[in-house]
Amino acid sequence: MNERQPDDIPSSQITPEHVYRSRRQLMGLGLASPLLALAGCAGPEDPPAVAVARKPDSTDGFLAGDELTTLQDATSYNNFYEFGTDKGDPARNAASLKPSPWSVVVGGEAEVTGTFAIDDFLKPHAEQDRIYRLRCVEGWSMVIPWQGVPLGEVLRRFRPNSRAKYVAFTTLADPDQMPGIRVPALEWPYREGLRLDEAMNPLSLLATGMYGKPLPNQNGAPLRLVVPWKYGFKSIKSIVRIDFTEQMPVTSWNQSQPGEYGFYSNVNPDVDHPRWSQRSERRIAGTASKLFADRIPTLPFNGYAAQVASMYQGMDLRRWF
Ligand SMILES: Nc1nc2c(c(=O)[nH]1)N[C@H]1C(S)=C(S)[C@@H](COP(=O)(O)O)O[C@H]1N2
Ligand SMILES: [Mo]
Repeated sequence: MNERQPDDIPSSQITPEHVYRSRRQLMGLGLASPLLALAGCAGPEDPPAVAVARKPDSTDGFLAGDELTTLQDATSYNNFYEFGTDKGDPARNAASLKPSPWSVVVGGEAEVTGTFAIDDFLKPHAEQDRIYRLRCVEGWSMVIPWQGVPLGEVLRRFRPNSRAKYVAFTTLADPDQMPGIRVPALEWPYREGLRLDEAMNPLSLLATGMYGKPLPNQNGAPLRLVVPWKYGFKSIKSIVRIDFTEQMPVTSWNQSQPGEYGFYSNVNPDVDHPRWSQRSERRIAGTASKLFADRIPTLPFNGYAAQVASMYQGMDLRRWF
């Protein structure tokens, strides 16, 4: 898959320095790829973003009108650092993940806490279909048909108490199932978090499947978050723990690079990443000749402003990036 160029941003520019360095360690594990050869090369200038004709989304935002990414691309170009930091590593290495049996620990500021087998955790809720855009902070995006349960419906059953202001999520961190855990690309386990009202927003999805089938391991089996108005790293994969907290929880990318990745991480074309613009993006389009389609403008809240902007009224989104 690396014969096709990932993007015109050199990987040395889009990868935090310590992660980039850890790729050298990954080579020792046989996990790195020829992409390394790209590092340090200057890419061509960004072409201007071109407008695209889009069918409108459903008014609730549940069904994006955009053309779907192919299943092949959505399962072979991934970020899941527990399996290695190269985009092809998750597809190559995630077969060792055992998504069954699986349980989820619920803790913190709620009346109902404990360890729940995944079926009991999800039981009363019917799966719904969603077509969401997901935009990676690195400047590429996908459009994926997910199946899952609204996160808020699941969380409500645990009856968060009046101190619960945030929800913290934790990924499995098992070196026997996840070879990338042996490399300190991030501080493991991978952690993410949402404010409680964000978690309760009808768009927030606990995904169990995509393209009508159970989630592939590389996409976060058996249970992941999909928060389509935020940069992709908020959509944490292979969740084993959920805690209701009073304080804003520690999140992996914010902990790793606080100047680059904030807690909120709402998609925002007006706030540049310190090392690149966020004004435009390239869809993974799955054409035979090139992985990425032409540059298109990035929309505020990834096109979900009608459903989510009111949650941030009065907040300075440059400060709370
Ligand atoms: N546990 C875990 N979750 C993760 C990641 C990760 O490295 N580990 N990467 C994130 C990033 S940066 C993105 S862009 C999306 C990618 O999801 P996809 O591979 O299904 O497209 O997963 C997110 N969830
Ligand atoms: Mo990402």
